[in-house]
Amino acid sequence: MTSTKEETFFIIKPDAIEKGYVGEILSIAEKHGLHIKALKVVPPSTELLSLHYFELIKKPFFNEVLAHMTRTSLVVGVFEGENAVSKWRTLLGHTDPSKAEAGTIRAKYGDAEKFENAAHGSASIEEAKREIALWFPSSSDMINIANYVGPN
Ligand code: IDP
Ligand code: MG
Repeated sequence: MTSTKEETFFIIKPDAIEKGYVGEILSIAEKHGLHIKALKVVPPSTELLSLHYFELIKKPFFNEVLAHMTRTSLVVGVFEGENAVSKWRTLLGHTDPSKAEAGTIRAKYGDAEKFENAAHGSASIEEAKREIALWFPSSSDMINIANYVGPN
């Protein structure tokens, strides 16, 4: 199987922040070979979220998404690793927490009743590039690790 080093964009969403799962979620990623290339806390911004979720603006649930995503500041960042985009999406699980595969982040930490799913991950390499440029317009906010070893 071919593997490629990629970058993907992630958000730890307010429901997971409120429940105190930021560290645990980042730890799952690190244990699976995704290293943190950028990380910051961003204050609630309807404008940024509307750009981020532009494809959802006409959906009936868009206001709910905005209300959820502006409840707290967001923890946002970039993971780098082999097949980072699909790896992180697999770790997240299905969009709907009630359908998320057992053991996935959205199954473990999401709230199925409220359709709050704990974390975001880019769905494709193209989407990752767009989202990284949106949330991290300055490349000087990135950590460049010359010799990534990974956890023992
Ligand atoms: P994804 O986050 O798995 O890529 P998308 O379809 O891109 O899923 O939707 C973006 C976000 O919008 C979801 O993560 C979820 O927070 C919210 N969302 C998607 N579908 C629904 C829905 O049917 N009801 C409520 N919220 C939804
Ligand atoms: Mg999506």
